[in-house]
Amino acid sequence: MVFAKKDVDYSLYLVTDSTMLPPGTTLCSQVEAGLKNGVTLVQIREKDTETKKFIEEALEVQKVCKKYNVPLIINDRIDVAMAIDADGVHVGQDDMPIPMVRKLLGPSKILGWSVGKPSEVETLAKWGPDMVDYVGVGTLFSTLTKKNPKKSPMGPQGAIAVLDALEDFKASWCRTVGIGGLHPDNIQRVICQCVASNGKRSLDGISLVSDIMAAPDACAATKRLRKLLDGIKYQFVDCKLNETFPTAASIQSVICQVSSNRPLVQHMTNKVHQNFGANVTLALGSSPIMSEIESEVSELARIPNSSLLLNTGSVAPIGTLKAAISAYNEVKRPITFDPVGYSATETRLCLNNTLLTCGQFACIKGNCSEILSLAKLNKDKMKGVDASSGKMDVNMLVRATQIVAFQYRTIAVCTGEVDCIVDGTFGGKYKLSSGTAGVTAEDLPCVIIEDGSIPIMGDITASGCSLGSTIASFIGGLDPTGNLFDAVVGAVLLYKSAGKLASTRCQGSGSFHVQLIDALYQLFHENKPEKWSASLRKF
Ligand code: 3NM
Ligand code: MG
Repeated sequence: MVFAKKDVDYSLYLVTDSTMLPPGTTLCSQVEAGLKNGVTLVQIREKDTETKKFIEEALEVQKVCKKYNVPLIINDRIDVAMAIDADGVHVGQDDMPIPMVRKLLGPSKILGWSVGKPSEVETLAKWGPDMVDYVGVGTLFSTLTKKNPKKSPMGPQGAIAVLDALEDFKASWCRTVGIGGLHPDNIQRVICQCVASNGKRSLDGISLVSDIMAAPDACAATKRLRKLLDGIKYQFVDCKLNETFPTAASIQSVICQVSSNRPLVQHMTNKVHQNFGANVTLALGSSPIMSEIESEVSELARIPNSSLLLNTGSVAPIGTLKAAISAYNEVKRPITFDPVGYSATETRLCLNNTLLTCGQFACIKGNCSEILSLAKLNKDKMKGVDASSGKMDVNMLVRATQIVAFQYRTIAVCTGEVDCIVDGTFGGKYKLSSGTAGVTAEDLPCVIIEDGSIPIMGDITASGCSLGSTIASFIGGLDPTGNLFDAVVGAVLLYKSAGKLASTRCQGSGSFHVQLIDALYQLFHENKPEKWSASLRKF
């Protein structure tokens, strides 16, 4: 059988490993279960099988692949691939150099290469379209399948860098599959988030081993994967994701929902913020719980109208923070992520970046320095956790907020003298291969609040962190029909209005602290957003 290379379907690419077969199954029976239920490409990757046995197994698998009209790729063993006339070969960075493999295989076979960084894409682009047909982009997440991992997990942001390099170096012919630690709980997020910055491509498929090979019911496992790949919407929170321009009436409706639903707002936050954040949450008719206990995160996430504020100044162990992200994502309850002091130290940079690869956030909220750093527009390292002083260029802040919203498919909030809010959720829509059909970060609508600075905000501690509490309360309090963007914008608008009101009533930073809570309480309970001092405008 000859495959037209351009017609190969990379969407669900199964890689074998016979060391993980459950009892009662064989390499061939697992592959066939996959093929019956939507696997579109198969790779035999058997690291410890001797040549004779390898060939016997490969021939058996080849028969089933032919039955389902699916191409068969051989990992590393070019000799075996040629001997059995397989449809292609996959090699890694430390295997036989690509030009030599191509020479041996001839032009018509499929040739795949494992890549992890943009410089490898540059090499591939220089070789031109007759060399590499597709790349395995990884390792995305940590996996026990790869016995001697040479790469650390890159997360979706690493895959985006590879997709961007393919666009930058104009390697339009080259297809892509993500690999490493892919399972039903992260596949939609990966397809949704892994889009080139120019919006012109997303991954063409996913490649995986254990989710099918180690499955006691490989038919059911494959069906589940197929359904996620063929889906069109990633509903990561159980409220409405479509962006509309918030109005006083829509914000008033959010507050009504929060008042009647009384969200439980779990805070994992820094010590300085704990007490103030709890009081801010109470002022907004919500229940704070300042828990950092790993064994209860699942239970808390399952309470109706739960909401998680994850402020990375928390001293909880990273395992607890990861468990909380998974628990809230699993039940589609919202997480507000506050990357405190994002790039202030190597430790914080590493912690924040690790957590950002672990889940999907409803909102990412940071000060100007944090958002600029997250968008990679900040050349300076942050000094401490506070926003840099000095006047910021609004165009630059909007640009940075758009980039963060786009890259993390989230609602990004940048706070400061001007607050910028951008909805990058795309309504949860996702699609293999075609990305966002050319829609880029710059095209995302931005709402700004520019009612001047409140300098005294900087004279009390945890004022920024408590905007996080406010956002988490508002999005946690939504009904299933409530709108996520309205809730985030409403929270920022309320917080700014309360800050201004408090600053006119206080006598210094001590009474400002108290007045801020009073003002939040008062404005929330009055619920007349049309009268608030801060106002919105489309940028
Ligand atoms: N290659 P699982 S990760 C075969 O990063 C392989 O290039 C990787 O297995 C790479 O789906 C990997 O069980 C193992 O996590 C993927
Ligand atoms: Mg190899």
